[in-house]
Amino acid sequence: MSRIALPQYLANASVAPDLQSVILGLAEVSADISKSLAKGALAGILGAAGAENVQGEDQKKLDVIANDMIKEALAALPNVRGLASEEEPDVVPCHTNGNFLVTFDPLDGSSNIDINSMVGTIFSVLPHTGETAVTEQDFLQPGRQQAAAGYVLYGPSVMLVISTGSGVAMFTLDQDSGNYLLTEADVAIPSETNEFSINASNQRHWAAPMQSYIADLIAGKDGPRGKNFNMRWVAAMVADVHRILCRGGLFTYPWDSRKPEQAGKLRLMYEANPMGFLVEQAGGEVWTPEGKILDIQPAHIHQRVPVILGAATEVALCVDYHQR
Ligand code: AFP
Repeated sequence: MSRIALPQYLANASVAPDLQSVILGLAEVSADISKSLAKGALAGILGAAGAENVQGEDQKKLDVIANDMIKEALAALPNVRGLASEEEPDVVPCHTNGNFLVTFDPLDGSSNIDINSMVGTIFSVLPHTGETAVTEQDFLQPGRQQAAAGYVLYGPSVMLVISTGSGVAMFTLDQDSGNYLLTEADVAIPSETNEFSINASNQRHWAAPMQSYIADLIAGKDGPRGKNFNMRWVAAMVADVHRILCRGGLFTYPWDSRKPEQAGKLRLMYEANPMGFLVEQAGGEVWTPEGKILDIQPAHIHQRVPVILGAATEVALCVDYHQR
């Protein structure tokens, strides 16, 4: 069966050539990252890097390797005006004539690296039009303005999932040819679900509305929902969101009382916005307890948010527990 390769898909979808080149650059470097990941312990690249990132989290060697590879690949693309990474303290200016800003989480779910479990790269492409040197301010655009967003899931197969604003498409890396081939077009999240995803070990730290919502799911057919729910947690947002795009469900990483001053764990510009763009494009919803994530005006590039995303009906219900 002949399948459509990524460049052909982008051309067929009339994606602007400058945006195509950014997406193709990200796809190419992700295939290289997948090769490093596949070597694992044989290449001596597992384990801690011995440093902390700007978020105060311990970096893994592969966090640093993937970050450097993506930075180098993007810096070589004339259409990239600047980049911001979860692993970099400041924004990095690139080409003065570039039309796009790229934010990325080079290796999401990095606690999975050392157990040979799923990780991913998440990216968001924002437009840039100004004349002056790029600053953090240029990146502070609501997620709704993204020109494209996507992720690469390094799993049993390597998959690229993207949206340029007209639906979501999934591609699988053909290891023989090195090409991403279209394997799922027009991804749609079912509006109802019986599956949810949350780190339940934090239960005692959640706010009361989240406690009640999850308790009602766990009560199953004997509780107010009158049906049984199943729970899944991969500890890599990429993998949890991928499952939701494939078969539905609700994912949440809520605020918790251990760090009351911190809005949530997940990063708005590297995780919530790009994933939110994909989920909305696939017919789902993406909220904080107060409003839609894609409408948030970011205050700084490393901002965190509580996240509730997935099947539209279920997200609405979870938000309702908070707004009652
Ligand atoms: P990293 O970006 O540091 O790898 O963290 C991954 C993550 O932000 C997200 O992908 C997971 O959903 C979440 O953390 C897992 O958090 P827990 O360790 O609390 O389960």
